[in-house]
Amino acid sequence: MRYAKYAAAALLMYSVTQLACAGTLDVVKKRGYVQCGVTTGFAGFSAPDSKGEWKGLDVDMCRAVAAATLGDASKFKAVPLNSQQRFTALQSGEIDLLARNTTVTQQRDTALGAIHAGINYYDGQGFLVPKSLNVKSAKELDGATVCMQTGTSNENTMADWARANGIHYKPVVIEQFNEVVNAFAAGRCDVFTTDASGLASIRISKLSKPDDYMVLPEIISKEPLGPYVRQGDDNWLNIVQWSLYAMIDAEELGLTSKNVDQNLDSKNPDVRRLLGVTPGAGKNMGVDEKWAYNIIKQVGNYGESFERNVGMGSPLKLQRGLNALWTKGGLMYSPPLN
Ligand SMILES: N[C@@H](CCC(=O)N[C@@H](CS)C(=O)NCC(=O)O)C(=O)O
Repeated sequence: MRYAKYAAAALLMYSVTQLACAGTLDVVKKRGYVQCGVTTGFAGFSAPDSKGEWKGLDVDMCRAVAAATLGDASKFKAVPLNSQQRFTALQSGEIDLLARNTTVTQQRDTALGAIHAGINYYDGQGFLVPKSLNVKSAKELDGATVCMQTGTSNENTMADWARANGIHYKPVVIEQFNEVVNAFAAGRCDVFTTDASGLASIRISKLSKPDDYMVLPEIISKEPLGPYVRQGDDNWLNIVQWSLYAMIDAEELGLTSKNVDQNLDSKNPDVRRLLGVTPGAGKNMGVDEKWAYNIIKQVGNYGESFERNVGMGSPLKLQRGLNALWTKGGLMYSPPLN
């Protein structure tokens, strides 16, 4: 009898714990949309277009996760966050995932209660200067005033690099993105430093005369950018990670938003598994077997997303470089689905 009471109490406690710890996937399904942390507006990666619709390589991560979990890429809400706010928003549960030019670091992966779910853009930190500064190399920046944003990895990287190269500089660190850009445009600093992709975006979309500025040749760090989730929800981590892998795998398999339907009767076992014709991958994550089909059909493969948002089909015109598939000399590689 006493045992029965104990067992009942234990069961109750278990159910309460289960309830309190409903996984992110359940929360998302119940809510009906994904809460996705993005920037306050960063062309090519995450920015609203003229109709107020959020677009970009990072926004495509939000859309891919919405397609995988809810069958509809439009079922996400973009939550604009500046660099300083982003991890607090993730920790507090305000967002389900952070998809916002965020560098993966060991410190962020451990001490911040967050964990990265892949790399969707391999980058490195660089320098943007007005041509009128008459500087051809970062090594000539001794004595410069350098603008950067609070809460970025760029602050530390700049300090380390300057120390190692015997360069003295005056940092101007500002919290709001538009204010840093305005300070730079107004000449309050000589240099803007952040990820090279960010500099390309700022030059094209934020400065009135892009041709008056140049990016210096030096890249001073590794900035692997990727989506982040909270620690402690392995299934959600899998979903976000495999949503990205599905886009990379689709490119490798030659599947695009245009031809995915014709490939539903493909004989290739890898294609059949990815498109859910051979079931299993969806069930393993608690989502529909059409999870990857929905991503490819509605968002496209990684290459399509890259070209449309930041590549040759976009104002940024970034080269694939390290972001090419591993079969084409880049680092983009998806593990197999089987
Ligand atoms: N990759 C770096 C920098 C990323 C970053 O936040 N860059 C700034 C400066 S370009 C930015 O995206 N700001 C946009 C905003 O705050 O909305 C990091 O993870 O710390």
